[in-house]
Formats: sequence, structure tokens, C-alpha cells
Amino acid sequence: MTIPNIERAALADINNADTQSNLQLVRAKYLGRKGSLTQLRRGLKSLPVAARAAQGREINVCASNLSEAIESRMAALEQSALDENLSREALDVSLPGRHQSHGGLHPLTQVLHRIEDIFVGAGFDVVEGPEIETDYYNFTALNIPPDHPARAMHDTFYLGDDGNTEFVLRTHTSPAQVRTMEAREPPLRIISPGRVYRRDSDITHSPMFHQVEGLAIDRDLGLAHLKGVISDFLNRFFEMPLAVRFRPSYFPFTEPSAEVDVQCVHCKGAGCRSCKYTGWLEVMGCGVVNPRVLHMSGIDSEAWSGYAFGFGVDRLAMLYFGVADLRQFYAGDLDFLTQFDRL
Ligand code: 2U9
Repeated sequence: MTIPNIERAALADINNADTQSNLQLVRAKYLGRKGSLTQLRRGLKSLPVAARAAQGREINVCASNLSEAIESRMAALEQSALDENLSREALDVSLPGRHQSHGGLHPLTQVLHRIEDIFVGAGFDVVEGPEIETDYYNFTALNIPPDHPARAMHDTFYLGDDGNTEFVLRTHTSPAQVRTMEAREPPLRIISPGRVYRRDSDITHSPMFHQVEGLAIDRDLGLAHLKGVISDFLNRFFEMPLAVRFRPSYFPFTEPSAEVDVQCVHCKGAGCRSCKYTGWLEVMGCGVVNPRVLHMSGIDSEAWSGYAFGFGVDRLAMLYFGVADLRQFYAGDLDFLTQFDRL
């Protein structure tokens, strides 16, 4: 083949090489150790001396043309490979992000945290106790002796064999407070939140529900302190100034005892379905701690006195969030629960 023919064929091959590695093959085919131009150079020896110089120059010019063409084709292929990579990896920053679902606090937990914050702010400690209790801590130490009719009020779950009444699922969180009275010296101010159990189930009762009970023991504590602390708590909890009234009642562990009504949070006392058109909602019980209860836990009831109160967290949460059926809190229905999401 003549040199101009080799050059033409090589330039066509260079143009047709569509990848960098194909182009390397083209370089080898013409300029490599066994390439066409290298073979021609080897053949120079057999030419007549007069023709050698001209032929050698022609081979050199051709080789440098091809080198140049290969370099520029290589640069073009490199650039197009880069462009293709960039467009393949392009990031569309306007695309919507992938949805990330998140957890949240259960509405009862949110309400419990608010209650604890209010009482901790008023100087109360939070104490907890076991949910499986003995008859002594759940009843006897609270002045509810065997055969006392108040035991029937509690609809107790007894644990163990038939007729064995030593262990119960606690019916209130009072036992945790009895344990604290035994373990600490007065003065003390505590609340005890937690799960409690009663054999009761309907739209406003669940066999497991949550209570917060409070107990304050100091010198000369009485009804006036109790009324102040409870009114202040209810106003803070419902985030509005609501009237509070105390109706005489009876509990074995307090004397005197009272039930506490708050002005209806929904109609502000005008009368509505929530308050059965009375303008009032019963929200808790309270009283001055029965001296017998102090005495049984080793506190000198001549030197110390106290007040106590108790309420259902679930009931306060229903009123606070406007939920009519208590069982919704326990159904695990995310459509219901996510309404209370606050991040
Ligand atoms: C000790 C002494 C006294 C706690 C009290 C109540 C009144 C009360 C109920 C409200 C609705 C329970 O959830 S509920 O069913 N509680 O009415 N609780 S006084 O009295 C105590 C507690 C501990 C040592």
C-alpha cells in the first residue's frame, strides 16, 4: 500500500473509533511495533540509497499526522465520556424528598408529662412503685381493713390461686406513696403516676388506666393548702382560669374528704353534653390524710399532717383533647393517634 493510502485508511479508522480503547487499537495498527508504518520503516534498508531519504521523510510526516489526529480524537472521546457521565449522574434538586415517617409520644404520655411538669414546678418529687402489690400496701395501710366495704368499690384483680388474696394488681397508686412514707422522713411532697387496674370496662372505664396521686406531709398542712394546690394545678393544666368546687365525700384514707369539680372546660359552665348540662366536671378526689394512715407508716400524726389527692390521667386527657371514647387511647389506631403529633 502507498503511504497516502495508508494515511487515508488510518484517518478513516481514527474517525470511526468510538471509544478510547478502540482508538488505542488503531494507534497500534499503524504506529505500534507491528504497525503498517513501522513495517515500512523496516523496509527502508532494502531501497536504493537515492530513494531512502525521500521515503523516510514521507513516512515520518505520515506518522506525525496520524499521531496528531489520534491525540485530537482521544481528547474528543475523553470529553464526550465525561459529558455522558455528568449527564447520567445529574441530580434533580427539585425532586420531592422521600417520606420519612417518625414516631411520636402517645397522647396519654404527653398529658402525663404536662402533669408531672406542673407538680415538679410546685416542688413535688415523682415516685413510682410496683404494679403487683400486697394486700397490705394496696388496702390495709390505707385504712381499708379486711371486710371493709370500700374493698368492693375497687373491683380488684386478685393474683394467684382461688381464695388467695395476698397479691393484687394495684387498684390505685397509693401503695407507692405508703412505701415512700416508710422510706423517707417528713416533710415530703410527692406525686406517684402509673398504671392501675380495676375490673371495669365501658366507654369511660378501662380495666387498666393511669392515675396520678399526690401526697404532702408537713407541719400544720390542711384543707386550705390542698385547695390552693389543686385549683392552681387545674388552672395550669387546662390553660385557663376555671372555677373549682369541693364537694364533701368519703374515702377511708382521708378525713375530711372531698370530690373536686372544675367548671366545664368545653362550655365554661353554660351547660353542654360534656358536663351533662350541669356546667361542672368531676375530675378528682382529695382530702386531709387520715391520721391512722400516717400512724401505720410510722409518722407521728400529732407532729405531722398532710393532704392527698388522686385523679385519672385518662379522664383528664379525654377532657383536654376532647376525646369521647376512652378506648380510642388503647386501640393502637394511627389515624387517631397521629392527630396528637406534636414535633
Ligand atoms: C396516701 C394517703 C391518701 C389519695 C386520694 C383520692 C382521694 C381519689 C380517685 C380519683 C379518681 C381515684 O382515679 S380515680 O378513680 N382518687 O378520689 N385519692 S385522696 O389519697 C391518699 C393516697 C396515699 C398515703
